[in-house]
Amino acid sequence: MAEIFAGISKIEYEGSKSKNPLAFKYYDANRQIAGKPMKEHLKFAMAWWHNLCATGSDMFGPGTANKTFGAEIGTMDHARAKADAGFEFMTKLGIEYFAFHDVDLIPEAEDINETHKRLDEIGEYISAKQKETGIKCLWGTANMFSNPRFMNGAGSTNSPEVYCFAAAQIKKALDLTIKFGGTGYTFWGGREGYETLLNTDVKFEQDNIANLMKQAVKYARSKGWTGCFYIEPKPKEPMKHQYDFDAATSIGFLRQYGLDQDFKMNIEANHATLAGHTFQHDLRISAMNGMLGSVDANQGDLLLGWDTDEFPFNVYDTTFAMLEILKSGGFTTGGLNFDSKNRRSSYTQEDMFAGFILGMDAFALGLIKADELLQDGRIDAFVTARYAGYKEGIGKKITDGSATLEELAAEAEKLGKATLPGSGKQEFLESVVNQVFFGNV
Ligand code: XUL
Ligand code: CO
Repeated sequence: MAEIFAGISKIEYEGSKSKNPLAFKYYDANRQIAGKPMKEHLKFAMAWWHNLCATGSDMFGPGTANKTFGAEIGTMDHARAKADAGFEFMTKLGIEYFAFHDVDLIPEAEDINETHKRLDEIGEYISAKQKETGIKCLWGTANMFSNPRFMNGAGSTNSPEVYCFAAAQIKKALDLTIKFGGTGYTFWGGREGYETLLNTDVKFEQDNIANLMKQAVKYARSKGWTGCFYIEPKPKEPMKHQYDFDAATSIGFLRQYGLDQDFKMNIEANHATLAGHTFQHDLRISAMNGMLGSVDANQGDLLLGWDTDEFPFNVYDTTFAMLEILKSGGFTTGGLNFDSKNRRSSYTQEDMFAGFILGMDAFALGLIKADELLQDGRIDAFVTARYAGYKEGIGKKITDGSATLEELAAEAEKLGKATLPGSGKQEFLESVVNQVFFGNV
C-alpha cells in the first residue's frame, strides 16, 4: 500500500528546544507524570470526521483541502483510502485510539440496507488494520443529524418512521463499536431540540429520546458489551434550543429517566463555552457527579458564537482541564478525542499534522502544569482552609445535617452581627498559577 502522507515520517518527541515543526516539544509518550506514562493519562484519539472527511467548505465557499487520498470521493475505494490515511496518520503520531460516526466511514447510500452492507465491508477492513497496528476504538456514534430525514431530530422527531431509521443506525453503529472493541458509544443530540415552541411538544420529544437511549442500552448489554454510553452536551447549533444543553442539564435528564448507571458525559470544550461555561466548569460538574467519561478536545473562539472546533492552543484551559481529570482519578473508558479541524486556509497534509502536534503538546503541557499545581499544593490547601469553619461547632452540625433551622437562627441571634467570611484571595491564587506556569524566566 502506497504511503499517503509521503515525506512525513514518524513524529518524535524532540523537547522544548526543538524548532522542527514536525516534532513534539512537550508530548513525550512514556514520560512518567503522577505515576503513569503521559500517554495513559491523555489517551489521545483521532476522529474520522473533521480530520479525514472535512475539506474546509463553509456556506461561503467550497473546501480548500484535498481529502481524496488518491481515490474518487463517494466510492468504497475512497472509504478504504480514508481508513488507510487514518491508520497511517495515527501511527505516525503515536495515537492509539480512534472515534467515528457511521457515515464518516463510508459513502451513505440512498437505501439503508446498502449503507449497512458498506459498513460491514469497511468494518472488516478497519478490524484488519486494528490488528496490524494495535490501534483501539475509543467510541463510535451514529450521525443522526446530516441526512435530511433528521431535519426534526432523531429521537425527538415527529415521525415514527424516521425514529426507526435512527434506531437502525444506532444498532449498526453499536455493532461496529462492539466489533472494534470500542469502550464507549456517544450520543450527540445534534438536532434533538427545537426552533419554536409553536410546533414542539418538549416533554413528548424528551420522553422519546430517553426511550431510544434505553433501547440502545438494552441492545448493547444483550450483546455482552460492558462499555460506557456518553451524552455529549451542546446548548445550540444546529438547533436554537438543544436538550443536552450542558453537563448539569444532561445529568438531570439521565437521572430523571434512570439512565445514569449506563451513561456518563463526553465533554467538548467549545460546547461548554457555547453554554456560557468554562471547559473546566463542565468537567467539574461531571466529575463531582461521578459522570466524567470522555472529552472532545478542541477550543473555541470567545469572539465567535459558534463551534469553531479549533485545535487546543490555550494552555491555561488545557491545564485546568487536566487538573479536573487528574483529580477525578483519570480516564477509564474515555480519553481525549480530537474533535478539532484545521482552519480553512491551513489546507496541506503538513497542516493536518501541525494541528495534532499543537493539540497534543498543549494537553501534554496541561498535564505537566496540572501535576505541578497539585504538587505545589497551595491552591488545594487554600480551598480546604476556606471551608475549615465547617469542621467544628455549628459548622459541623450544618454539614452533618443535624442543626435545625431554629438552632441556626438562634446562633445568628446570639452573635447579633456576622463577621465577614474569609477573603476569596482570587488574585493571589491566580498569581500562584502564573508562578507555577512561568517559574524560572
Ligand atoms: C458536533 C460534535 C460531534 C460529536 C459526535 O458539534 O462535536 O462531532 O462529537 O457526533
Ligand atoms: Co464532539
